[in-house]
Amino acid sequence: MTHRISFTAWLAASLASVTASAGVLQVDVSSRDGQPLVDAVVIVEPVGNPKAASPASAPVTIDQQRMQFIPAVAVVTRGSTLRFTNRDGWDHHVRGIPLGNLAQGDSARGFEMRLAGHSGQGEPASQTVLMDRAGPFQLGCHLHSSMRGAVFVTDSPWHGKTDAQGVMRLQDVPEGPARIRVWHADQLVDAAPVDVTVQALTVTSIPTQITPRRRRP
Ligand SMILES: [Cu+2]
Repeated sequence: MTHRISFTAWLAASLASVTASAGVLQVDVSSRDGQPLVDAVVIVEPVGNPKAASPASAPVTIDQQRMQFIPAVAVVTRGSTLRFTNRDGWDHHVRGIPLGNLAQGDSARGFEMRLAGHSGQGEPASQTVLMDRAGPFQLGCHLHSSMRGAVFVTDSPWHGKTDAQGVMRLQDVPEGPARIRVWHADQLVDAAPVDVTVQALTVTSIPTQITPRRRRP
């Protein structure tokens, strides 16, 4: 499922909608071998900007379908709620494990839930969890070790993930210095943040040392 619009059309629409002090930021993320890196989480933190992120107004849904988490990677703001829905005909026992930041004293608090298989009648089993801790979480299933997913919880209102072309675009990013952090579920170490100066239109490339695992077909 790839929806491509021409960059020019997108840019024209974007520039028309931004205010004078905010810009458009495009981040191109590449893997260790120089290929577009898909599903990389990109967090932009404008320096000195106190704007806080508001939680998503509605639960962000992550389905379990055909032994996969869909979407495989989600980025949400802190205080948002995730809704896990099992659309398979068998049980899943979903778990979310927080990664990193342990050195800063955060407790290793995760979550788990058992969701019964869907008989095909009525609503599928579903449960919500409040994401009140910032950082990356690895999703898995106690019953099916091949199931992998990730949720990144951020305090920045400016965030996204790269598409099939390894591209993430944001509008309304405050102009001026900003710090970009890239996170990927298959990374081995945290990469150093990248400093940029956001202008009316900023395109920046971020090469990484990440080699993504092959996805199951
Ligand atoms: Cu499962």
